[in-house]
Amino acid sequence: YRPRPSILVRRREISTAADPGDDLRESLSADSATISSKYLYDPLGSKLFELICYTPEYYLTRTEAAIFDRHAEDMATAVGAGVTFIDLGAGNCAKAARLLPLFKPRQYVPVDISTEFLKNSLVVLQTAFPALDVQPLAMDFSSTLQLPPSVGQDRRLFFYPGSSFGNFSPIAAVEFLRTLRRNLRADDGGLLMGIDLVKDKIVIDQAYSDSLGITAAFNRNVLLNVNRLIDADFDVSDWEHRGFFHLDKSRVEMHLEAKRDVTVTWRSQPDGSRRFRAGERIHTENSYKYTTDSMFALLDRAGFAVSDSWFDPHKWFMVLYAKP
Ligand code: AVI
Repeated sequence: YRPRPSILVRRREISTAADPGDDLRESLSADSATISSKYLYDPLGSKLFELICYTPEYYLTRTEAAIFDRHAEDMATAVGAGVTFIDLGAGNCAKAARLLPLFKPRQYVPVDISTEFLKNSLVVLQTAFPALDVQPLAMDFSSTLQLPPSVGQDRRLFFYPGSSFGNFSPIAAVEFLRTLRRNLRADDGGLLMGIDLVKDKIVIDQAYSDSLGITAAFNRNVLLNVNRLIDADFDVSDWEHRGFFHLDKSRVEMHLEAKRDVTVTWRSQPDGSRRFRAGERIHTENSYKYTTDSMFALLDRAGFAVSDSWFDPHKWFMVLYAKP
């Protein structure tokens, strides 16, 4: 019997800005209005993202899963024995749970901003792997990553699947990799991560504009979240989802486009309003797509050396292993 581990909550690192309203009121008032993509993930938004992963068009999740299914043994061999498995954005820990029997870490460190997610996944994990030392960490690792001394007695391996890396801006992306690198010693395990690759524009466009309209619901739901956060009066039916691959910028952009002239008012202090003309857009998310070369160059700039990479047959997605 192993007592259930408690979740170490690094509150200071969780970016619960005292008032998310400040940032929202400002970004909505800008000439080109934006809403930070972090507001997409309220409880309903998180569920909608889970559903997106089941849509026929969103190839990312199933393509990555197929790469893991096919190459997990090679990956475990490349990484070697005796690692502490640090799962960044662990969520329900399902992706890691499939790899743990092969990687056989002594310690598993699920890191997630959501303590709720961590609590649920712990119950499942400890039942499936009773001997595993699980050290959950509630932390916003995308802004600050601080590992307590109890983490990483063995060689540290960062696990970052799902191509969430693509949601960083180019500057934040290198910064993030450098932060990971700073948390690794020369003989540590390194970084195992999933990256969505540049491909035919049509394939990417469809993945971010699925025919069931789930991505549209995910995007438009951000307005309901904003209504709650700043007491605004967005009417979701005034807004249309746009999601498309921007070739020159090598990124998918999600926007909400006003169907008609709209005035949105918020009553949280300082109260205010914003007029949108029909066709005007609010930018809600970027999802960068890399080539193998551009990704390897980025890792190089951050002090990593790519040791192995695995692909699906179309080369739509890559799982790479980089060492410090
Ligand atoms: C979480 N992230 C990897 C997703 C992506 O593909 O950039 C978020 C998403 N946005 C629209 N569909 C999915």
